[in-house]
Parts: sequence; structure tokens; C-alpha cells
Amino acid sequence: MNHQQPDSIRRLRLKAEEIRRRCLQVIFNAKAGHTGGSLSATDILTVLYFHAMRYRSDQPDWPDRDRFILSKGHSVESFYCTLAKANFFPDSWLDTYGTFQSILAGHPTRKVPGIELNSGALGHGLSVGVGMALAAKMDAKSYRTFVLMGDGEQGEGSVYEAAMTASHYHLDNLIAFIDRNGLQISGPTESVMTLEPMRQRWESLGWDVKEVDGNDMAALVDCLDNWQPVGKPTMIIAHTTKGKGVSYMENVASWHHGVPTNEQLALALSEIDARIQTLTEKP
Ligand SMILES: Cc1ncc(C[n+]2csc(CCOP(=O)(O)OP(=O)(O)O)c2C)c(N)n1
Ligand SMILES: [Mg+2]
Repeated sequence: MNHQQPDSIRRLRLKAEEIRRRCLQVIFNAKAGHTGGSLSATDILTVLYFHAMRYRSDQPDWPDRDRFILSKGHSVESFYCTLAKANFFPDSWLDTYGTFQSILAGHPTRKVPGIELNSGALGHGLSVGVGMALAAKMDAKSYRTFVLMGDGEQGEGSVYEAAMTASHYHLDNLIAFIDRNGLQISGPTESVMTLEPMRQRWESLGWDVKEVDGNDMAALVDCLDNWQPVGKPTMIIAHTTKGKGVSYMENVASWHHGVPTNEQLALALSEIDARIQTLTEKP
């Protein structure tokens, strides 16, 4: 068995673990946050910001930047930590999260450098992404638009208006993800609203659908590296684990917006630190 991993994958995995670590500290300090969905989405955010997307963090409005919309806006803590790591703003801003008048509110806002859309009311991000992708076509621009949705979010009807529009206009510059962690706010997605067969539904809406392990960095890199425009929008169903990376949070619905105690934080950080140490050791 080959235990070696290419350097770039190792580097990305390390970044994702560092983002998870910071995210938990931020939630602990604020005594609030959407923990489970932040952790499930961390690897997707990492691969986008440190591998796939084109942007200039010192020039957030650079016209040719790839666009990213966090439609599942409640997962803002890992998003803020990713943007800080990508140098859109100083890491010290993260310490203000949850305090009065902090620029970092409990859901994404356009006040924050690097954020394209105020989000948090589920079901709107894909529609705005469609608009951005359509604008790129009309302006003959080559930027791509990425949208990250939740699986519970798939119960919002507006998602399907956006889905139809994207395929009608052949928006092959639009790449959406569903963070398929199987849990909603209150329990399993399938007990709230049946979403399967998810792949076939999106295919029937005219999308090119890919499925990937959304917590496997090598698989995410491979999926995005092999992406090609095929005259249709792309949907990446990313199979993830809610609470990924903290043993006692994984697949536990109540960690959707759980805040760790002192002892729980220490345990979570020790698990993450053990992985960080392995990733920083020479192969
Ligand atoms: C329109 C709307 N309805 C309800 C909510 C409340 N809410 C916040 S998170 C959430 C669950 C979302 O589940 P999912 O999309 O699966 O997100 P994840 O599991 O990735 O955290 C709900 C219902 C909301 N933010 N917006
Ligand atoms: Mg979910």
C-alpha cells in the first residue's frame, strides 16, 4: 500500500484541518455557530479557495475573479476562516465574531471582503449564481461561478427555478455543489423531505451530475481538475459527514448548531492536532 500523498494534496489537507481548528475556536469564543455544517463543508471550501478558484484577495472586486456563493449561509464560520486564510482579511478579525458591531455577522454579508452575497435564507444562492453565470456569458468573460448548497436546502422550491434556468441557458460556466451530509437542522433529510433519487432528479433537469466524496481531498481535486464545460451546468453531489473531523460530532444532528464546552473543545482540538502533526511530518 502506498502511504505517500502528493504534496499538493497534503498541503490542502493540512489547510482544511487548520480551518477546522480555527472554526471551532471561533464558535467556542462566540458561544454560537453552525458547527456540523461548517465542518462538513470545510474540504470543499479548501479545494475551491486553495486549488480551483481564480481570485485576488488584495483586490476582492477584480472583475475576472471566479465567483463563490455560500448558499448554505449558516456555515459561515468555516467560510470566514477560509477567507482569512486566503488573506481576504486579517485572522484577528475572527476573534471579533459574535461581538457587538463586528463586521463578521452570524451569516455572510457583502460588507466582508471576498463575500459576493448576503445569504442565510436558504434557497436563494443558486438563483444569484445563475445570474452571475449568465452575466459572464453576456459579457464574454471566462470566470466561473461556484455555489455551495445544503442538502436540506434542496427542499426550497426556488432551487428548481434556478436549476431550470441554468439548463435553459446552457450555463456550463456554473458549478454547484450539494453538501450531501444527510442531515438537516432537526434530523435526517429524508425524514423531512425525500430528496432521492438526487442524481437522477438533477440529470432530468438538464445538469451534468458528478458524485464525489466531499471529505476526500484527492477526490475533490480530481473532480475539479477533470471538469470540462459540456454545454450544461454542473452539479457536484458531495457526499460528506456532518461534523466531519470531530469524532463525537460526526453524524449527530444536535451538533448542527452545538457549541462545545471547554472539555469538548479540548478533545476536538486534540483530534485535529493529531492529524495536523501527521500531515506536517515528512513522508
Ligand atoms: C428559508 C430558510 N428556512 C429555514 C432556515 C433555518 N435553517 C437554518 S440551517 C437549516 C438546515 C439546513 O440544512 P442543510 O441545508 O442540510 O445544511 P447543513 O446540513 O449543511 O448544515 C435550516 C432549516 C433558513 N436558514 N432559511
Ligand atoms: Mg445537510
